[in-house]
Amino acid sequence: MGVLNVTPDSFSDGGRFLDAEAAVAHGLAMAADGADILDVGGESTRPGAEPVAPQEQIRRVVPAIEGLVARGVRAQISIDTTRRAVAEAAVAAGATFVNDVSAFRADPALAELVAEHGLDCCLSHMRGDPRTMQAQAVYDDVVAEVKAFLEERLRAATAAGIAEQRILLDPGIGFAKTLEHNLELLRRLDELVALGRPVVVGTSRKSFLGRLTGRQADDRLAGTIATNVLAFERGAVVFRVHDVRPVADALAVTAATVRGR
Ligand code: PMM
Repeated sequence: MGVLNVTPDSFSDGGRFLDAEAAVAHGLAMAADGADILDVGGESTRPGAEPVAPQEQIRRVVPAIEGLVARGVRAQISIDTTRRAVAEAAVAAGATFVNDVSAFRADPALAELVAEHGLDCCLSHMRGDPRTMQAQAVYDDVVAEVKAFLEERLRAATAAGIAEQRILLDPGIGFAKTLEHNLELLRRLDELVALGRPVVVGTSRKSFLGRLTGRQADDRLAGTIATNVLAFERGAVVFRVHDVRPVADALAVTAATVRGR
């Protein structure tokens, strides 16, 4: 899954793809590099980020999605939003996947949209919202608590009419988590894989990698690769990254080694 943030303030690529043409070109390049899904977002979810009104998110993401579709992109298009109105506009433009980091808590009507259209969706663990989440990074057993949360959101999503086979789950690396929480979730990822749904991980360029290596956001590829290789080995199937080509290469080698050719 390639990250296509059409925002002025995302932590690592904010502002670079605000222009629709640039976003389309970057999306096509990520698809050519091996991305099967392009995750288009108009609202940053980095810690401390302010919410973006749905109309503004729509203004940012729809031209990019329309441009990708017009250019015949082969990858599935995901809309990274917590709001039904944004997803509705994105779906009308060609998106078929909803990546909701609030797991349908911010706007329960979004679950109904996913059910009505038979869309795929990803539900992430988070506490609070991007403004408040880091104050809530307190757990007795982070893996057990994230697992229980994802089980509950999976039940809520199927109760809203979404077919279980359309649902992916994500531990929400960096969302209301300390460095140690992120590492423990990766170390024990197999416990989340045991829920029986495909697991998505998003470690790409995140600050815990900076804490471990001392590197700035655009210089965290090595840490991004290390964590994604590890997540693959523990059973993750979708890897949300900014740097598609090197991660795809690393995972191709990992897959051949783990599974044989
Ligand atoms: N992380 C971010 C945004 N959306 N979606 C999922 N499913 N998982 C994540 O870990 C995730 C996400 C924040 O990172 P960005 O600023 O690179 O988009």
